Amino acid sequence: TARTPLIAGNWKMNLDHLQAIALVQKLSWSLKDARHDYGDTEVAVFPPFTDLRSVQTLLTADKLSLVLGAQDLSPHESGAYTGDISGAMLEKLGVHYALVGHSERRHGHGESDEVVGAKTLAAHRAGLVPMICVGETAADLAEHGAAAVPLAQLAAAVAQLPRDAEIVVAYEPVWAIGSGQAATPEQAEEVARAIREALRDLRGDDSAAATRILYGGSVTSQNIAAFLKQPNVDGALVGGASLKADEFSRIVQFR
Ligand code: G2H
Repeated sequence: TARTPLIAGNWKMNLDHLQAIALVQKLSWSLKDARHDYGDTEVAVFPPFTDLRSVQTLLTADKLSLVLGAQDLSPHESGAYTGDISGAMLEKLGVHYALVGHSERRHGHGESDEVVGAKTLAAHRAGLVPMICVGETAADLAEHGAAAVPLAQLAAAVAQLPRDAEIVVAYEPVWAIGSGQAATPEQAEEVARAIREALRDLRGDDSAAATRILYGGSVTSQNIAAFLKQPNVDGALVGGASLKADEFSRIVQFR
């Protein structure tokens, strides 16, 4: 099975809803431009919650082929969880993906593997596709090598998930996030291959073959092509470089 390449833009806590509209409009102009060809690549954006409605309205009105993602969701279905956003609310807005386990949630908000597992299951139950982020810190890398921590995080995240539930895995070495120092394509491939092997054991051959594995961490238009050439890297999760329409559209047209 050929896996459709996926380029995902994680805006993090940037852009108010008016700036979000401006960015998506610019992005759609450059992607609609006849000279540009990004083939069958799937392009997704992950705006802050407060921007989702504006972006969704724009995508529907303009029939843009951007897919919507959310940066987080509650592990709970509904109820007395002040400040939280449920998977069902997101699904109703046309959101397709939900990030779970981003290192900025794990480290900045103390999200444990158990919480990430509960959020993964909540996303699936709400009809969203969980995009499970895994990655080692510089200290993990020195102590255990690159793959051990990401594989343990992955196993915990999918522990309760039905085997046939679609997921996306994003490998983001923490030392490469926002640092300007991306992993090498070979480093990304090594861990991506280990992730695919682990998926075989955890979820079976079909799921392992179909699951897209993304690389994330200081991806730019300069390094994207080399990552996508790796046999087990099926796309990228892009942070800082997704906030500029020109740069993000160059990344999308990595071919
Ligand atoms: C990693 C990535 C996007 P950046 O967090 O999720 O961010 O591309 O800025 O390193």
